[in-house]
Amino acid sequence: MKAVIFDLDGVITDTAEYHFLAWRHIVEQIGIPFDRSVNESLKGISREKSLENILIRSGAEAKYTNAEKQDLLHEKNKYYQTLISKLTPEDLLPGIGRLLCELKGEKIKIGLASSSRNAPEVLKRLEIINDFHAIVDPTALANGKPDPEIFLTAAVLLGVSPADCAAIEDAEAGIAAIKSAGMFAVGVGHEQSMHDADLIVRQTCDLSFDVLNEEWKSYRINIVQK
Ligand code: B16
Ligand code: MG
Repeated sequence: MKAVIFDLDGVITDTAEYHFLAWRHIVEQIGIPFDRSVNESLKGISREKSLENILIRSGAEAKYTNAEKQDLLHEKNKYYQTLISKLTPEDLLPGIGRLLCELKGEKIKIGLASSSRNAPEVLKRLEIINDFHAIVDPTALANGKPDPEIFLTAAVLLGVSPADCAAIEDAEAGIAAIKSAGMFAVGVGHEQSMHDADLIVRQTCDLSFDVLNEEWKSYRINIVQK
């Protein structure tokens, strides 16, 4: 294991909740019901694709012009940015600060593969941006998660082969992207949405270098034996 690549929302900090609040704020104003189960399906999905999915689900896709959709996207992001402006290092999810320290101590490269264009701002507010050797720019990608492009790009930026990378995600689309990239997939959360992951932990505080490294070793042995 030469590198660990992190998703941001739901792995490093609970901005998944802020995305939920921002979408609910915008979507309920236009009379579309929005709950956590809909939000779950949007995790890891780009802003534009998320709006498209919300409108399609409610049969409202044809009701909005492109300009109106752009306004909704702008409003959602404005609301989201107000929420993240309050983030502090206290908002790191439990165990993540410790894990970053352990990885640095082990000289493991650290990358970020987040679909969020707000990711650098979030990392700055959490005061961990300098821990990252590479941060993928999602605007430079042709395909979003579940496509592997974002994880493969992170590996290129880190100068590490995908086979030597572990990546951590909280969303089904993200786990699918990691597996298609040929990496060791670590899922944080409920097992039903994580079934393709190579290692599942319930919470971020269950993550540590030792846990990742032990599971990594058995995963590699299994691959070699196959
Ligand atoms: P933004 P991740 C994703 O981040 C979120 O899970 C998803 O809900 C959001 O729509 C997407 O980023 C885009 O974010 O609107 O800030 O550009 O989970 O890939 O870190
Ligand atoms: Mg996420």
